[in-house]
Amino acid sequence: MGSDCLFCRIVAGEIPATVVRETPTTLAFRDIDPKAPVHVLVVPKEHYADVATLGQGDPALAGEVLATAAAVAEDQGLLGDGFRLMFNTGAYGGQEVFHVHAHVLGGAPLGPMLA
Ligand code: D5M
Repeated sequence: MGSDCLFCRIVAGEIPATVVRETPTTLAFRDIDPKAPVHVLVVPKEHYADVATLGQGDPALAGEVLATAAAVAEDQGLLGDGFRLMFNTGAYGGQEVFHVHAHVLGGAPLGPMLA
């Protein structure tokens, strides 16, 4: 995908981001517009548009995204009180950036998901 994709450009180091964890296949960085005290995005370095495409195209890589999200939650001290992990998907799901990303949200009570 490359230059047309914002998160590919972050992965390539062309756009700055506050990286909190990196693995050979994934990158985790702070959301630019945080909706909770902790708000980190976890992406696969390889471009997939959304979680459905990733889950069907490369389930092992999808698992690596989940493992990185869990490690971020642990690093950020979220395992005790809990956290939210979500993938907005497509137009009805409210997805704005079409490079799959898991939102790791926590650090305060988040309330009902669909409120
Ligand atoms: O969420 C897309 C998320 O991406 C949204 O929470 C803002 C975040 N965002 C947008 N640009 C940046 C940069 N440059 N750095 C970090 N975070 C960013 P979605 O699930 O697609 O609605």
